[in-house]
Parts: sequence; structure tokens; C-alpha cells
Amino acid sequence: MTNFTYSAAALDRLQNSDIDVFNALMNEEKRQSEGIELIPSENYCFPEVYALLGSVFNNKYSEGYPGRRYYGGQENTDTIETLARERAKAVFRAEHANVQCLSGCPMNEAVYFGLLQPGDTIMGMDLTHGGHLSHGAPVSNMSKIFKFVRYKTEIPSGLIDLDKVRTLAMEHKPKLIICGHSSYPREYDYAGFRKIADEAGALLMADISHLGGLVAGGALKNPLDFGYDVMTTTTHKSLRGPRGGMILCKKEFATPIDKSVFPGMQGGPHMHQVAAMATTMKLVQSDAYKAYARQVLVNAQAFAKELLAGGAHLVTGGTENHLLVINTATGFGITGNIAEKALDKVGITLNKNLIPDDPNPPMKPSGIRFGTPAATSRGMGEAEMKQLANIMLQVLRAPGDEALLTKLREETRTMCKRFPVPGINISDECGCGCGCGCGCS
Ligand code: DSN
Repeated sequence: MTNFTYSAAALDRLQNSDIDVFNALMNEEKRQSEGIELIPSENYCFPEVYALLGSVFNNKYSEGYPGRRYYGGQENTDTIETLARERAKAVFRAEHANVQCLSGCPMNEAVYFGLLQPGDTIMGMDLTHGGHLSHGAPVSNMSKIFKFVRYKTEIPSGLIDLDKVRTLAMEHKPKLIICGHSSYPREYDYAGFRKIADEAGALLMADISHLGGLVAGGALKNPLDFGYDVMTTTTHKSLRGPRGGMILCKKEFATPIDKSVFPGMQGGPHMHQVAAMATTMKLVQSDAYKAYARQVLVNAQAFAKELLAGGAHLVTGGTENHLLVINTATGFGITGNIAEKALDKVGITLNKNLIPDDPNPPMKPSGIRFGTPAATSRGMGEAEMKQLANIMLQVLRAPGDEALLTKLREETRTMCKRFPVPGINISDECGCGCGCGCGCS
């Protein structure tokens, strides 16, 4: 059996009432424990987060904001939301915080509707060059409502050319410019974007969803220190909190942003999520968390160094943050989907990814994307990054060699055993005799 942070009594009830979902849960614990998570947007949350996500705050409707709700019984929900807001403001040096967004896309959509009118122009990074769906990808609903102009990275450097961003901004005069990405391995020139927005007369927003924990921990720059009008971040990536999103902004935008989140976009906030955000915002202020944030970057550097030495082609030639993108097509002659599948077989989870100007389609792209936040949460350091990079290199050179993959699977499993996932403790003896944590005992 597993020894997890849920209440044992609740788990027992689940096992009795829904064995199918119970088994899936046990298997997922085992998958997360015995393999290593390298998807850069994923992480292992703080154990305290499980306690709150599984709590009675799940039961409460709290439309409105602290002190101004539509339903009664809000004395405890007001406490947690006020704590979450005040702590978020302190962590990110923000004048205002809204902590009710259900996740990343609604969070960014709430900013657009709060500050702009339908038909207004927004400039964001092209999804196929590292931007995010919610920054105006043609498939998103937002692209039917706002006009999006997309800046790209340069080929072959993979870097953003600020002069080109400026030219585009002066040509289209967007009402809002967004700095933010989901697969750009470099730090943004926040000051440079601020200058461009001032010249173009645009509001300026940073979406730091991937980087939230690294900014909170002081390892990367904080866009709000450069006078950004709005900053958004999801709370479950490098921040290690619950799934969710928060909007941080200047005081002058507090009212339109709050109104846009509720009642504009959402009804009742998920108060179990808000409670977990409050605790997350306390935990990220510790010295241990600051050391974690720094180590995420040190680990990414160690990973990059080893991969480059092994002949991998890294988009932009390296990384300045927590993530890396390998062009598997040029370096190893395989597409990202083949690489993803083969790496899955050895217990390394990452994702296939488009590279800038990819000649291949999204489901068979030319690259893979991965990062170090989750591995670092397990306590892994540079030596383990080196070992993981070497396993990856062997897989990428011979993705069809099943004997090799089986051998490497064991190496990954052995390594993972030394670094338990925070909040999960799977013992070798599951009680049923098979050692699999399947719940059949
Ligand atoms: N799915 C997230 C990512 O992987 O970057 C963003 O929404």
C-alpha cells in the first residue's frame, strides 16, 4: 500500500466504493514515483497542498470577494482568500492580487476582457515559436474576439530580436503587449519590452506561468520590478502549488481585473484551491524554497552542458531558465513523438515539441521539451542531471533498441528510489505481495 497524504479513512472508502478509480490512483502514484517527470510545466506539489485540495473548502460557494460575498458562512473563506492575496502581493511585490482564476487560460482571458474591448489588438509570442495557446493562437476562442499580432524568434538562433518586435509594435499599435512563453529557454529582456510598449502606447503584461516559482524564489527577474502593468502566473508549475492562476497588477487596474474574473468570467471560486494558494504563498517565502529555485537553474545548466557534450542540438544553444528544447530531427534523425515514446519506456516523461519554423506538424514535430522543476523538487542535483542526460542521449541514439530501453528503465527506477516524491512514499512491500501498490491487499 502507499502511504500518501490523503486521509487513510477517505482512501479506504474510495477503495470500497470505486475500485477502478482507486486502482488508477495507485497506479498513477507508482508511475510518478518510479519514473522521473521532466515536463517543464509539471511539478510535485507541496504535500500541504494535498491536504487543502482534499479539504472541506471544496464544499463552499464564495461568489464575490472577501468582505463582499453573495452567500453567508464566509468567515473562513474570507480568511484564506485574504491571506492568499496579501501573501501573493508580498511575494511578487505587487500592488494588487486576484487569486480566484481557475487556471492559466481563464486567467489570461480575464485580463484581456478586463482591460480591452473586443476587436482590440494584442501582440504576443507565436505559439509555434514558443508562445502559449492563450496568447492568441488561431485555434483559441480569444482569436475570434481580439485581433492578435504574433512576434517570432529568429532562425537559426531561436532568439527574440527586439528590433523586429519594435517594428511590429509600431506597425500595429497593439493595446496590449504580452511577454511570456511555454517553450522559450531564455530570459526575456523585460526592460526592452517596457520601452517598446511605452513607445507604442500599449499596456504591458508578463505571463510568467512557467517561471512563477523562480521569480518568487528570487532566481529570475520579476517583471513587476520593470513597471509592468499586469503579471499572470499559474500556481502549479515551478510554484509547486495547486492548479490555478493568479493575476498581479497595478492598483489602477484592480477593479476592472477583479470584475472581469468575477462576475465576468467565473462564478464561485474554488476555495480549496484558494486555500492551497494561500499556503503555497507562505511556503515559497522560506530560505529552503529560495535554494530550490536557484537549484532548478543550476540543474538546467548541468543538463544542457552534458547534452551539448553528447552532440544534442539545443534550440538557442542552451538555456537561461528551467527548460530546454532539443532538435531531435537534426541531432538524432528522429521526430519528437518517437523520442517521447522511447523515453517514456525508460521512465522519463517529457513532451514532443515544435521547434521554431518547424517543417513538421505538431503531432510529429522536430523536437522535445523538458525541464528541471520536478526533478529538483525530489532533491536531485547536478550529478543526477548528468546521469539523466546520459540516459536520454543513449535513448535518442537508439530509440528502437528494446534491450537497451529495458536496461535503462532499471537505471531510472533505481535512481528514482533514492529520491522519493514529496507526499508519496511507496514502499517496496505493497502488502499484496506483488509490490505494485495496486490496492489488492
Ligand atoms: N500546458 C502548459 C505547458 O506545458 O506549458 C501550459 O499551459
